[in-house]
Order: sequence, then C-alpha cells, then structure tokens
Amino acid sequence: MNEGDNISHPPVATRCGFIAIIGRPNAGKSTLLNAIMQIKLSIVTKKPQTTRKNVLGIYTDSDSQFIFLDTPGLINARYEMQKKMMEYVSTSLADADVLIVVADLEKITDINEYFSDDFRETIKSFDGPKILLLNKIDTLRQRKDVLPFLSEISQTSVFSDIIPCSALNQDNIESVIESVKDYLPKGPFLYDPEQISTQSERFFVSEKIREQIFKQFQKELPYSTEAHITEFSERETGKWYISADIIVESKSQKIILIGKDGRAIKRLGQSARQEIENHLQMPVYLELFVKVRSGWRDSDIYLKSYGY
Ligand SMILES: Nc1nc2c(ncn2[C@@H]2O[C@H](COP(=O)(O)OP(=O)(O)OP(=O)(O)O)[C@@H](O)[C@H]2O)c(=O)[nH]1
Ligand SMILES: [Mg+2]
Repeated sequence: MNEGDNISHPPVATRCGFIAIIGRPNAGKSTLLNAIMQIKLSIVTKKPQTTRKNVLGIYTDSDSQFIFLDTPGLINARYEMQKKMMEYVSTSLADADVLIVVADLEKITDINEYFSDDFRETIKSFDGPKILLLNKIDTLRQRKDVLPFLSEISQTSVFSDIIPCSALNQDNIESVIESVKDYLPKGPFLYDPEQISTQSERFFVSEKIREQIFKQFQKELPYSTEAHITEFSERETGKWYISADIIVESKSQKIILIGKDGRAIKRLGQSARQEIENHLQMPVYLELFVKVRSGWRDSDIYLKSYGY
C-alpha cells in the first residue's frame, strides 16, 4: 500500500447554474455567448431579431459549470411567432439563477428611452443577481455623449455588477465570467464537462441556413422566412445528406429567393453548406426547397411544426 492511499480528500465544491442573457435586438447577446464559448454556437448578423429561439451554451471550467441561455431580443410582439420568441425570454428568466442584461453602447443616447418601461419590468421581474454589460465599448471612441449615461447608470442599484466589454473583440469577457461565477449556486455539474449544448444538430443546421438568409437578403424577406430541416441522414459513409424547406410567406418572396436562373438560391446553398460543414466538421450534401406557406408566422400549426 502506498503512503497516502488512506487520506480522503474533501470533495471539491463545485458550482453550477443557469444564466439568461437578455437585451434589446442587436445588442450583441449572441456574439457574447459565442465569445464566452469560444465557438460560433449562436448565429449573428447585422440585422435585429436574428435570434428567434433560445440557444443553450454550456461552459465548464475546473470547478464551475455555466449554462447560458441566449434569447431573442425584447420586442413588442406583433406576430404569433414573435409572441413565442418573447415566451422563450420569459421561460429563460424563470429558469435562470443569474441574469445578464446586454446594453448596446453604440445605440444608447438616453437612459429612460433605452430602458423603456417594458424592459425595466422584465429586468425587475427577475428575482436574483443581475449583471449589466455595457457592450460595444470599441465604438466609444466615436461617441463622447455616452459619458452622462455611464455616470447615471452607475448610480442605479438594480445591478449587482456593471461591466463594460466588447463581445466582438472579446474584450473583458473574462470579467464577465468571473462576475457570473461569484453568483452561481453551489452544486454538482448537470452536464458532462465536454458537452457544449443540449440542442440538436438539426437545430444548429437550420440556424446556419437562416443566418445566410439574413445575410444575403434584404428588407422584410429574412423576417418572413424560416428554415425547416426535413432530412438529416448519412446516405453514403461519411457524407451527410441534409434536405431543408425554406418557408416564405408569398409567391413573390419565393421568386426573390430563387433568383434569376436560380442564382440566388444557389449562392445561398453554397454558403450555408460551407457553414454547416464547418460546424459539423464533415462533408455535407445540402438540398434546399422553397415553399410558400402564407401566414405561417401567425399559424399555431405551422409554428409548432417549425419547432416554436
Ligand atoms: N462594434 C461592435 N459590434 C458588436 C459587438 N457585439 C456585437 N456586435 C455586432 O452587433 C450586431 C448584432 O450582434 P448579435 O450578437 O447578433 O446581437 P443580438 O443581441 O444577439 O441580436 P438579436 O438576436 O437580433 O436580438 C452584429 O453585427 C455584431 O457583430 C461589439 O462588442 N462591438
Ligand atoms: Mg441573437
């Protein structure tokens, strides 16, 4: 018997908890999740309302497990789809131990205007530690008028911590992680430390397609469009076949999506396939079909079948 075999070590005190990331559309919530995870998990575009469903990211260090929930930006819902988006925000708040509110320093001019009554109510409804991230500090060089806002916000007692950061440049993200860690409840890990999400590859693949639609098409079209995976199978060894329906609201949108001689849909398919291959780390054959489903954003049946 070796010396020391009988010495019992006290169990390492681990921490584990859920953190909801909320804020206005385009504030940088998904960019923040990706910066923390060090992997592109959640889709990001320049357009607001990119995120429609919660995206769950699990970040585990030596003694703590952080389960982040990226959520859709807070809006006044018009369509049934947007109501579902806001329900995702509510459920993530109900599940969370810690709240991160992401504010966009590039957009803020007036504290009362930025934190509208609805936004304040949502923040207030959360009963736990709240951390305010002042995101996009990299844009501040162009804006001195934000200084009064910073001093005003630092006087509020709503937030346990206020942290300036740049999710895009991955600046000060360690402070965000440290701050959250202080508030995580003590407890065992809920997931394997190697696991980074609980969501299916089908979900991430449909998100990659939607991301390219947001990037390649303008105006209302991305907002009226959904990507729905209909087949995800290994037809030949090592090569995956993915078939997806692209749902639009009208015939005219279908024409735009397909483009002259099918050029637009071809370009969309090529870039989506690249993103999917990067994500899955394997070769993929991607087939896209455009379908008109008028009123899908207000139809419970369609929304349900698209995973809302
Ligand atoms: N300059 C700058 N841009 C940023 C920063 N963080 C995010 N962005 C940009 O802001 C835009 C929106 O970022 P997202 O991460 O998609 O924002 P979001 O809050 O998830 O938006 P929704 O999903 O629409 O609610 C993108 O163009 C990002 O590149 C930052 O720190 N600095
Ligand atoms: Mg987002």
